[in-house]
Amino acid sequence: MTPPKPIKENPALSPREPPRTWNALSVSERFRSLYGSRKLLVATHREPVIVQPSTKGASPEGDSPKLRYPAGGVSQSLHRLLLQTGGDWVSLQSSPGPSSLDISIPGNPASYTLFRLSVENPYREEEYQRFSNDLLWPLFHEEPGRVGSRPGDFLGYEAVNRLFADHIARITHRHEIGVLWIHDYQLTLVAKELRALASGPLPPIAFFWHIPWPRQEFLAHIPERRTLLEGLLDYDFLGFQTALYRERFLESVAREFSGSSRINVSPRLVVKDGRRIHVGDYPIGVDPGRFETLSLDPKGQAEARAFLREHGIGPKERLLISVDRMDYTKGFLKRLQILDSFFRSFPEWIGKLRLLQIAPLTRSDHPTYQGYQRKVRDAVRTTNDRWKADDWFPVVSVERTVDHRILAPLYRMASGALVTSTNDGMNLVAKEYLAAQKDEGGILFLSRFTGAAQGLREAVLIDPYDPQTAAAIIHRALAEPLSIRTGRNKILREQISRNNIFQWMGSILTGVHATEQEKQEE
Ligand code: ADQ
Repeated sequence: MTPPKPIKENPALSPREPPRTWNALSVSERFRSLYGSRKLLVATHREPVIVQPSTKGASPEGDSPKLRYPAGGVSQSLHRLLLQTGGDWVSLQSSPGPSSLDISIPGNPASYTLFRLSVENPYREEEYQRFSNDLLWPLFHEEPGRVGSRPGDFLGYEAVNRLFADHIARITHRHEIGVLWIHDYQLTLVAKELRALASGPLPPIAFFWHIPWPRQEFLAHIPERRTLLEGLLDYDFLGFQTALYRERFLESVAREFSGSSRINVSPRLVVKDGRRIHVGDYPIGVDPGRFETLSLDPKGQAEARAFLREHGIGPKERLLISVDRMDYTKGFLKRLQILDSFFRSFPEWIGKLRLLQIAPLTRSDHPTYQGYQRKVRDAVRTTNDRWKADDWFPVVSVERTVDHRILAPLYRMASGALVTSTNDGMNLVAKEYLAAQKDEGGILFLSRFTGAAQGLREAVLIDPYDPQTAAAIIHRALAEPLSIRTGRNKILREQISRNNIFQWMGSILTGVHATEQEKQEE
């Protein structure tokens, strides 16, 4: 095995870099100062817009077709970044309309082009979806019982990754790209395919892994794990949500390639065929200022009150809130068990505290999800039947997306947020909830099994597998004096303000540049 060169600490890559509060402007300025007029290219599986069937009248963007932007999430933050820096975005097309769109929004300094890919062969697309969502998603969330892919699905996965690479290669011929930034488990092989296509040097290729990296036992269920790992090592820069996931990834590499003369693992670095791949933890955040402002906006607050009225909730009722796609990793059934224990152990809360569960359906054309969603609805019904009192019942379930203008004031009105994921890369809802708590004592009840819990140590942590203890923790915390709750929130809010979404982007873009500089200096 060739020993790697000694590793010197690069200050730009160090998590100990001086604290600085990043914002949208400082990220775009940093990008310009590092990359000049070169562009940022982003690739994600899902597209950041929804094209609506054309209606009469001009769209807010001033051109047709009419676009809608999904509520929240990372794609909206990257969308806002590209409106600052300019660039290109490549993703699979999921709504009607042309194969490329120029996205600009008045008041933003730049615009970007969205390239919308279509997979011509429907079998390959099905295989790709199955490999991604019925093999990688459950196994990376340590749920082997949910695996539903078929042998051979990997062919479709490879084909779609190749489609992305082909398209990105064409863009890199036309435009000068500063960084290629590829996202998540659906696109692990893009760098490998790009390197196979390239005749000259490529811009640095960064990759961010949004979901957990599991314990080794779960990875062992994936026959193609070696190819996936090799694919990841074809990137120049790999980001994970937490140090734990980063370490597990390095352990996977070390195990799979032990004895290989081509791959060497050192702290925060893998050396493969003489190439150095930076591996770091970059916990993703939210835009706290935006959530705080939205939560305090009188118009949004009025709409939130109207929302509560519409769902039969009185303005003064005490609420716990949960907001997540109805995916099994979010622990819906565990949450209802916690509620059940709560009312059983502390019946004084019957009639006095409700759960508002905002849960848009996800992948509901899929049998696994259909089954899970049916179970959740049954459990909601059972819980409501068991604990109802006169007109009152404990769970209000709303199965749709709610605009952040309404969601942020709802966060603020709720006495607590209940995050019960059984495994979650980070969990942005936890951070959004805190951002909406300016001078308020809302309590974040945060599952230990989220990436967020690895950073937000002051949060009230719960174990969704232990409903009785979780119920007791909730009961105790709700009785705490306001000063304790606001004091805790002050610390947590400082953390999410410092480690915000712009800090995430800024440190990754800076880190990629520093890695490239190091390579050139070697
Ligand atoms: P997700 O699994 O989608 O993301 P999460 O981090 O909670 O989970 O982000 C969900 C986003 O969607 C939030 O911005 C939330 O406000 C929004 N959202 C959810 N339900 C909504 C609703 N009903 N109405 C409006 N908005 C809603 C994946 C990983 C996570 C990781 C993120 C980011 O699974 O672990 O935190 O990527 O890296």
